[in-house]
Amino acid sequence: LPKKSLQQLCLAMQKRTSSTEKKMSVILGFALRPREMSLREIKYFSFPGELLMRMLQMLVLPLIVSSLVTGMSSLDSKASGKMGVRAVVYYIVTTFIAVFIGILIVVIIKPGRGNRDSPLSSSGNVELVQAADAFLDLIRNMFPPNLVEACFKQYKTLYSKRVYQRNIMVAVNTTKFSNSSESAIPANVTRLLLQNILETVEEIVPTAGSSSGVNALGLVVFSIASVLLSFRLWFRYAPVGILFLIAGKIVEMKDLAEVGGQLGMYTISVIVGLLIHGLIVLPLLYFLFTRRNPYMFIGGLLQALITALGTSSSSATLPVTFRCLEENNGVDKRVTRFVLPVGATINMDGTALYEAVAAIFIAQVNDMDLNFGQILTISITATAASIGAAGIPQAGLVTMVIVLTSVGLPTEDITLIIAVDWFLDRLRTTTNVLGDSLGAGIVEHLSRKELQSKDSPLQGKAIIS
Ligand code: DAS
Repeated sequence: LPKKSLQQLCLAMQKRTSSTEKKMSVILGFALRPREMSLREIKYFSFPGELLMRMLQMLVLPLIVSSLVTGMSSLDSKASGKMGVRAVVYYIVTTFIAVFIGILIVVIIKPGRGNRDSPLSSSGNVELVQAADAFLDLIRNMFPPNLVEACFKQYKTLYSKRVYQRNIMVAVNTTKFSNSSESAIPANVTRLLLQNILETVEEIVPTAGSSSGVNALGLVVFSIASVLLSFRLWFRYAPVGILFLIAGKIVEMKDLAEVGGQLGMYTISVIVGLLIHGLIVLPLLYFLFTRRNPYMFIGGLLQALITALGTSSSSATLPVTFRCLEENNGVDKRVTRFVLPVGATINMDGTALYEAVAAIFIAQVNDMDLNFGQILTISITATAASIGAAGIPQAGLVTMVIVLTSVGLPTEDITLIIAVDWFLDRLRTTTNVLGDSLGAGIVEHLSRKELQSKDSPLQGKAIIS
């Protein structure tokens, strides 16, 4: 990376970033192509992005719980029932449409039928050196992705052999057992007694290997401080985190340019399918139901879409999706609170399309002609697999096994597409978030009667302050 542009970039970061600079910094991150960085530098390069991921993941749990509770309590059961049905019907219909588009594209383009001389390299990705040193570990552990698990682990670590032993042994060794007459037990016997207590307690309390050597109590304090910090900090920190998330991955991209032949055609097939679904079909649906300009609505989602592109996780993007829908597009909080947490988990149009394309691509590579029944099976299992996929990075790659198994395709052929999955995952996650967001807009429009029925106590309060 030329030093000059890095300095300019950092300068832009340091200044109080206005919204244009935020967008500019993300686009810069996309355009910058750090080349001659060592594996060690690459690891440091992606660290700031990792922090953003952990901040967002840490906020997801409290956010989903609070949004579902407040969402459910803000509507009467009839209204929430109708809203739920509308949301689920929208999810299923749009997912099937996405699968249909994917199948059409892959059958027309036939990426798997290409010339065989371009070996499908499953290497590609630079195996990043993940040996983060203790300092990075310490900061990383300040933002535990799952708060509940982290609290439990801290508790267990409190009693971890190393911490406990050191604290107690320090106590034993520094305690001055006087040999004076009033202490009936001589010092060495007391010491022996304490040693036995220590060993007994260690048997009772299962010990967790204490993390990077930092005192567990300090970690608990750190974690609480970082929750408060994250609520205030993450939105300002987001452009920096996304920039490094994307730029950190761009370093691996150099092999993408060399990916040719069948894998290249496969990648193009998925991208064409996602673009048709995300920029034509979904906006058309939104317009048909609401008679409003869908691209204006999508304009308000930019931050969420870029976050999805950077994090490749619908769940981690949730806090930003809430904020964009409520603050930029003015969608009723009672709707977002209700449909977004569910949508982020079960409504994955991008994933469904991707899994259908991948399955048929693998069939083509294996010279296997699929009949109508098998293609129908793929469309159903791809829909089901997308519902089952979690909103985390590369979840779609995992649930794809269901689709391949359903039509007898070799599951080990998933390795053929791994080299480009980290890239396509970002695009399909962005499509997933777009589908969830347009769905919230449509459900809100269809539920306007119920929503006007009474002012709920939640009216006007943004969920992410
Ligand atoms: N990364 C998943 C998501 O967060 C999608 C996928 O893996 O297919 O939506």
